[in-house]
Amino acid sequence: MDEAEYDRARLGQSRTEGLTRRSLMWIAAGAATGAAVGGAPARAADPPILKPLPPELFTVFGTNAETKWEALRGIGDIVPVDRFFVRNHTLTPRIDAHTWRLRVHGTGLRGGPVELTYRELRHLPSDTITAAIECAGNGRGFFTSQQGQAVSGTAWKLGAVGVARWKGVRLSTVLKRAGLSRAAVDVQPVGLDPDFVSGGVNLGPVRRPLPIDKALHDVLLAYEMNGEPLPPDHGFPVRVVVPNWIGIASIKWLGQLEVSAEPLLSPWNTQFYRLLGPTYPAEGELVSRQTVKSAFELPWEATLAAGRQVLRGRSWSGNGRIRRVEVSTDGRTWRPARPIGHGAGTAWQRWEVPWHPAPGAYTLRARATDVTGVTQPDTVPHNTLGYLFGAIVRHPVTVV
Ligand SMILES: Nc1nc2c(c(=O)[nH]1)N[C@H]1C(S)=C(S)[C@@H](COP(=O)(O)O)O[C@H]1N2
Ligand SMILES: [Mo]
Repeated sequence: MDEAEYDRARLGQSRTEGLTRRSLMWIAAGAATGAAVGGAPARAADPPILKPLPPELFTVFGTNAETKWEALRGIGDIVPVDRFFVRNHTLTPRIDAHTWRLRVHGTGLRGGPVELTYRELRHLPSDTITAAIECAGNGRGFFTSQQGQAVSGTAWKLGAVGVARWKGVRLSTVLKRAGLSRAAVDVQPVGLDPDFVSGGVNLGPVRRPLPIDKALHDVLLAYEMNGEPLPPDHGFPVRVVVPNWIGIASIKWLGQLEVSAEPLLSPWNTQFYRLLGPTYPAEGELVSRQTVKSAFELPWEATLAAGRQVLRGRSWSGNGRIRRVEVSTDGRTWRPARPIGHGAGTAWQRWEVPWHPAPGAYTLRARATDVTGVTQPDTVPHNTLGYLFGAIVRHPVTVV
């Protein structure tokens, strides 16, 4: 079954039968699941993000920080932790790995709840993958600046994405050891960060169900990032990594896995992370897979020297590998970019193109086509929460 079909079934079949989809959303919105276990209480003075956020590497938006694209210039596929973007609904909790437990429970298990310690998890067979994590709202600011449309949420440019090496245990391994039943349909990872309060309503801990097929396919419970224990801001001691899907699926500071024989709802699959707007159905369209994007490894409004230049950038897609990238420096003609490397795992394809500009103002464009044949369009349909901005971004530069 595809995701959209499953989403309709999930909204239709959930236990609250007889209610309209809209009232269902409100119910999900109000249904806080109570306090999480194992996390240390936040101290009033705690900053939302613990690692340094120097202005040459990050643009900070409240509890979130986006990577500046010039900080990726000349580095390989892997984004070092010192410049990896952070998206926190509240703040980075400080969790003690010695007292931490992962609780696996629910009607989708054959038996009762199971608990795992950090040591036990680290002793299970491990796997290492290279994968991107990208916020569903990456590029949101361009709905307004390029398309003149109002959207709510953080006005990211293209820096709410990063690629890392993740080491951990496959979610399928943990589920099977916990006694997965054949009746299981959804797995919901739950975070240990403070409850998320939106519009005065406590929505409970950050959590979002994953359909069982995806959960068993390629999802990792990661305890290392780029060869080191996970940093606090990226989910220490354990986070979920869901390749190709929007960032919210990759729950940080994992405390529980609810395995369910009934479809699960949370505000993060009913209220948020749905495409809502004039061209979408009233209940919106669930967002799971990422779209195609490209970015130049340049400052926004960069100043470049006239003469011999090499423009570099990266393209990536939730559908798989990038087949082709084209660059335009004049808004009319396109030329192919030369790939650099092979695009690691489910990461991105780096590329470059030579350029010999005379002084003046230019708009750079890059457009990618992925293995499924999807090419970045000039515009994308509006959605009010500003997700999946996959259109070609017009990057202004000045040559002097
Ligand atoms: N527990 C928890 N998990 C979370 C979040 C959060 O606020 N709390 N934010 C999600 C979102 S929206 C994104 S885009 C990614 C960001 O991962 P990063 O901060 O490691 O880059 O984490 C996801 N996992
Ligand atoms: Mo996100």
